[in-house]
Amino acid sequence: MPRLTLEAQPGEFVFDSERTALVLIDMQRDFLEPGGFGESLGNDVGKLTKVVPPLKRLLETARAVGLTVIHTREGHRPDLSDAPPAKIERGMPAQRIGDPGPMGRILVRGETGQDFIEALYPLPGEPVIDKPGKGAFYATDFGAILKHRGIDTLIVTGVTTEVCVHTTVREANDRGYRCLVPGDCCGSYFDEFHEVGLRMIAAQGGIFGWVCRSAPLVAALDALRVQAA
Ligand code: C5J
Repeated sequence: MPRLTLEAQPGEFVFDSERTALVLIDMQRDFLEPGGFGESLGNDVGKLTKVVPPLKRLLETARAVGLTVIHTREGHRPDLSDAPPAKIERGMPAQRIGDPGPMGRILVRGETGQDFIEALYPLPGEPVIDKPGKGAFYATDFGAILKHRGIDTLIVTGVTTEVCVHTTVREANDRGYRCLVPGDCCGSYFDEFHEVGLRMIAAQGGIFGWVCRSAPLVAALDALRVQAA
């Protein structure tokens, strides 16, 4: 069994790569590029771009060692029938969900802005989870896909740390999954929320999971590839 051991917070993280999925949360143009949902809420989307290089490295390594890779994408049906009014009305955005923007209708499935950024685009065969909420489990078949693949451990990455990454880690933790969060592969529009969000995961002996940097994780996965060669 390809077991790996990694130094993490709050302590050693041991996992079986055949039962582990790398999950990329919402690496979409709507959150990372100007003119999308993130910017419509008043955020500086440039704050998320530093996530891309380390996450790309981790993604390429995960693919090279045959890890299950799953991508999530927040968005709504074109008729917005799955978008609660309470979500659409929230805040005072310049453009609301469903409004036309430079990348198409804001956070609507099938629009350019709702799609993934080019650098981290899914490969054919990698499951894409279209989710209407913040968590990857809510109103999706994410749980069924994990179960059918025998996955018990998730490496959770993406944006934003304290919203969709955190919600997914909490949902996964309650369902019995062991979650590892490489902090530099997650990003937030708010530095403080990012830092505290990561600390919250690992606090109290790992109340929601484990936190690490991506470099040792990439090295551990890479060692597996070298061993197998
Ligand atoms: C937000 C997300 N922040 N992907 N979504 O609304 O974190």
